[in-house]
Amino acid sequence: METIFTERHALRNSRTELFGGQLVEPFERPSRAEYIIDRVREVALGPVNEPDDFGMAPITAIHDADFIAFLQVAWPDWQAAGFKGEAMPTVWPARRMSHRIPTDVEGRLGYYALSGETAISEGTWEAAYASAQVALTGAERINQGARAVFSLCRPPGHHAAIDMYGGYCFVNNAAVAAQHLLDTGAKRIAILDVDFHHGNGTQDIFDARDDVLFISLHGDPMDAFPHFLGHAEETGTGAGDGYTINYPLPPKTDFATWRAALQKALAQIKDYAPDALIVSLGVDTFETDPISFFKLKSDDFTTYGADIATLNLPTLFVMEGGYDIAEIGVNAVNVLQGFEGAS
Ligand code: SP5
Ligand code: ZN
Repeated sequence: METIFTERHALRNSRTELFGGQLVEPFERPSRAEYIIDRVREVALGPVNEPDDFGMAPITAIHDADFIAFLQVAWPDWQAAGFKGEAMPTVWPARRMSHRIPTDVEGRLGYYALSGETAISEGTWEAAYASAQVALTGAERINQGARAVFSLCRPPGHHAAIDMYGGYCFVNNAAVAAQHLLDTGAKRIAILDVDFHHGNGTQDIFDARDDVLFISLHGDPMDAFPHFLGHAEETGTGAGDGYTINYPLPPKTDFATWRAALQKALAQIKDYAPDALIVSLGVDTFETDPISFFKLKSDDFTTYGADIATLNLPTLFVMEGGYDIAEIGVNAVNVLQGFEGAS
């Protein structure tokens, strides 16, 4: 399996995350991608290639132009305001408040942020742009007939909504890739989100559409980030009714329970008969992930990679979360090797 990767991910290197009332070193840090690419090379998964540049159009095909323009100027505007730390929101358009977009950078941060832990820092936009190009290049390889491709995206994307960033995500890489496939001939795309967290951004983007089936297995939002989306009763709206499927799972969910939900999801994807599958691949389902509460073991990632391969679909793996950094390379690549072993 080919891997698409660029060192430009390292431009996303914020120093601070708001966690437990403290500013800590971010869980989502550059070494994550380094451990993964090292493992890809160690097991000789396949060639590693740089992304091509598809420009801005595929990004603004998914995200609002004003939101993308904000991401591009947020850091310089924050610096110009004279603040000492990294850019974080402190105020939001909460219930019954105005949704007019403020002029001041603190107001704009709150308007476009869906969560407060994710700091915007120098290079964040450049890395997010490059990460989307990694996903797009993978999608293009699928167009050219590849059975499977690994887009080693960083920063991740599945929390980024039409006009919101947060949860370490800025541009929704999986959604940008899905739209590219649809715009170049595909009729239907399925997105299977196996990250521990609900893919609220992807759900938001495709909520009212029937050309993308979105299925997510995740920690129940009653107990886990992003808390305000990902319930079982969310099934899509309008033409999209029935094309969003959520499997919220409780604390301490083990592989047997998780896999039973996966099997249901795989049957639903098979019924949908998509032209291609995109897997939002987060490995924060691992038993020792520091911010999550599922109990998957390293071998389980191999097993479910093989399960996904039984669909026999062209498959684009897009890297999302995973924060037990010492094991992230083994766990992510186990999914890919499990898939290849069963293909
Ligand atoms: C892409 C991705 O995986 N993003 C996740 C963002 C999660 N950010 C909020 C983390 C809050 C964690 N609270 C954990 C409490 C642990 N006991
Ligand atoms: Zn996650």
